[in-house]
Amino acid sequence: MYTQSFTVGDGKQNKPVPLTASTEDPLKQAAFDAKIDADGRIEPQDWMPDAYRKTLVRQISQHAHSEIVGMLPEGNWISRAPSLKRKAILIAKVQDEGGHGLYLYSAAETLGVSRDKLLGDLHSGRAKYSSIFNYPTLNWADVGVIGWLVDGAAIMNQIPLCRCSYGPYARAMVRVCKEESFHQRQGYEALLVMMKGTAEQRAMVQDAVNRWWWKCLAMFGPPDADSPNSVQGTRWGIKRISNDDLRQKFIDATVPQAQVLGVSLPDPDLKWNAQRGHHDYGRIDWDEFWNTVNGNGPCNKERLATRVKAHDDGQWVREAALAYARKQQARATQEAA
Ligand code: BYC
Repeated sequence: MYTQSFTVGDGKQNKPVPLTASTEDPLKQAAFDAKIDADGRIEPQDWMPDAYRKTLVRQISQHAHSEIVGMLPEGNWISRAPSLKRKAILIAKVQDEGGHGLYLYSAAETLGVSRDKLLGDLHSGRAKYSSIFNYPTLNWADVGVIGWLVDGAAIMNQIPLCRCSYGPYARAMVRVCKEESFHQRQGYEALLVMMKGTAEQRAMVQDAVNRWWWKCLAMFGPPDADSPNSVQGTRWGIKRISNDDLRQKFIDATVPQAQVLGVSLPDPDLKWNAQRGHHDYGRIDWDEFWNTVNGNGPCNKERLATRVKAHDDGQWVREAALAYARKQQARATQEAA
């Protein structure tokens, strides 16, 4: 449904941008710059400028937080899934999101930051996570729409990250994208089944699409002109395709899928523009987006409280795992002596 090819767009966003000057070590900086220019991979043991490290910690940790907070809206439906088959699929999907969080926290740890610090930032509200997870899942169709549109948008954003300049992040993304493709397809298939059902089921799907569509478009981040991190992120080979170009690719891929499904997308301005070779679309409500990103969306407080409670409730599990690991280590040392 989504291309797995790693094309990097039309080069518009690859226009030369001066590198951020570093006073840290000119020789090491030059070697780093040369590697980036040659489209090479930076590995944890390589020297890197502080600003590059900081940017990666910011992005990878926000991404990890999004995965584990993203477990919550769908997790709410595990006990209410309409059949054993749907329940099994949903449990597997939510578990996958937890796994993605773990790969990503591990990738962030290779940059010298501890998981405790990152989780502390999430739980105190200092760290961001994706805006999309601050909206409620009101009915079963929302679960299908999250798979189809939210995971669909996530794949569109994450495929270029498989080619990002930081090795551990890029490698984690390859596996994440494969799993996200399954998530997207299961959501679409669940919706196809509902659309073949009763008029009420079709209305539920349309209602869910109406509520999620604009929020999914905002997931790609602010317009390029208002995106403070884009220029440097692109220069460093972290960002391969701009926010607006990814948003456009997502819209162009989704319109025919909506037609097959038999739903309409809630945008009167959405129409094919033959001259541009893309769909035109209406205005995204960026005030609502920033309000949500800044902690005031409909579910921000609830999501954070649930996450903190889950962490606190899991304290005994972490303690038990550590005690077990220590015991195993002591036994191995004793046997080796
Ligand atoms: N929500 O200069 P910009 C998933 C922030 S997981 C909240 O364009 P950048 C899934 C941005 O952080 C989906 N904040 O930034 C999981 C920045 O603030 P700071 C998560 C957002 O980094 C489970 C400011 O706005 N995916 O889908 O160049 C189940 C200015 O933005 C958002 C990732 O994290 C947003 N939507 O580009 C199902 C992918 N957008 O940090 C599904 C990795 C922007 O300067 N991340 N902001 O204070 C990225 O690709 C990039 O970080 C972004 C933003 C495209 C998100």
